[in-house]
Amino acid sequence: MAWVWTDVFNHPFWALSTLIFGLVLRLHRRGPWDPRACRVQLKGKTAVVTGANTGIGKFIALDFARRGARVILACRSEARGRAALQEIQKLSGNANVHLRLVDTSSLASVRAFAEGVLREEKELHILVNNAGASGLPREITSDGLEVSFATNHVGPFLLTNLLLDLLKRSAPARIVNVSSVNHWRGKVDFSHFKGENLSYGMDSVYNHTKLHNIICTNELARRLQGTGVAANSVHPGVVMTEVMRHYNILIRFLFKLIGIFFFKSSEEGAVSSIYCAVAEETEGITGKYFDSDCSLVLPAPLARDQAVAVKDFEFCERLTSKL
Ligand SMILES: NC(=O)c1ccc[n+]([C@@H]2O[C@H](COP(=O)([O-])OP(=O)(O)OC[C@H]3O[C@@H](n4cnc5c(N)ncnc54)[C@H](OP(=O)(O)O)[C@@H]3O)[C@@H](O)[C@H]2O)c1
Ligand SMILES: *C1O[C@H](CO)[C@@H](O)[C@H](O)[C@H]1NC(C)=O
Ligand SMILES: *[C@@H]1O[C@H](CO)[C@@H](O)[C@H](O)[C@H]1NC(C)=O
Ligand SMILES: *[C@@H]1O[C@H](CO)[C@@H](O)[C@H](O)[C@H]1NC(C)=O
Repeated sequence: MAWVWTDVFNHPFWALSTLIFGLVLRLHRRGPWDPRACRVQLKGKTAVVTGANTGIGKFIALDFARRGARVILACRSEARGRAALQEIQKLSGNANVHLRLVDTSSLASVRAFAEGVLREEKELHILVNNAGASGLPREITSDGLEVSFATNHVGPFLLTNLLLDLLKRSAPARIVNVSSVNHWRGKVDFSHFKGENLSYGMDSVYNHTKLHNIICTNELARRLQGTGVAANSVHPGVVMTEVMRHYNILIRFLFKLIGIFFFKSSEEGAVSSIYCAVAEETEGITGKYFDSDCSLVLPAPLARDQAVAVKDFEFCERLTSKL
């Protein structure tokens, strides 16, 4: 008897069961940690969240605002940033939320942003490097960097380093870097930073940048031992944000369709970052990588290689000091 697995779906019973199974999965994919049940308050604390105008970053910033923090939304678009600012102030009832502009792909913009923060903030307790982009077309920035590397890694690297003394003075402080499970497929090749030897298919450039995030976070954590500043990376999950905006309409449609059942909402995608930034359970943890369900997991072997990390961190330091 010829039988194909797709026959299953021709039967109404199985079609219905599959649908119900999908919905049950949807309801069960919440992580074990619930930010709403976490009582930690952030009154008197200051937090910076990059890319806070939409997606995961907006819900991270909203959570901090609800806990009473002074929150700085670090966004590149004045209009999009202002809309998020108003929404976050309204939903949280916290007026101490502010907008500052930064384009993480430009080192000059990162420096100007950091100067503003250093001038106006006496303390900084939480820095979330969330801004990032996937699927950007090839471009070399005015700093001579490949644009995805500049946006996702070099800009945030410089930003973190410029704010480091302030974070140390404000200790205990926490740095959270939003990376991705995609880092497993990334490679380390320093010629990539200037756009050499890169191929643009299948997210490969994005994958490399997310690997550098974890490597440098871990090296930074080693350098910060004993300072009271923790630095960790997280995977937010596969989240239905605007992250696919640079892809074609068919891919975006498929992402949305599959996402209805299997992917996280932006609010759910923010959970692992919030866990890492505020939870009592993560106090004192540094140089680690958290999965989207808030569990501590090992990143790819390359991300744990200390010799690679030292080289990578020093390379990025030289790069950002020269540009
Ligand atoms: N969604 C997922 O499935 C997923 C999975 C793994 C990791 N992540 C990571 O999660 C983080 C947040 O992504 P998302 O999914 O929330 O995506 P999103 O909805 O596209 O939001 C990205 C945010 O980053 C900002 N941004 C992009 N380029 C920037 C630049 N050059 N300067 C300043 N801000 C910039 C965007 O600002 P504009 O709105 O002004 O462009 C936006 O606020 C990223 O680091 C991403 O790599 C996402
Ligand atoms: C995270 O922090 C490290 C260390 O400063 C940095 O290299 C990396 O680019 C940061 N940003 C992101 C988005 O991971
Ligand atoms: C990278 O590109 C440069 C020139 O752009 C070339 O000389 C070099 O051999 C390439 N390296 C690799 C590993 O392909
Ligand atoms: C990038 O990572 C994603 C997710 O792991 C994977 O599907 C894709 O094939 C990777 N791209 C390359 C070129 O390795």
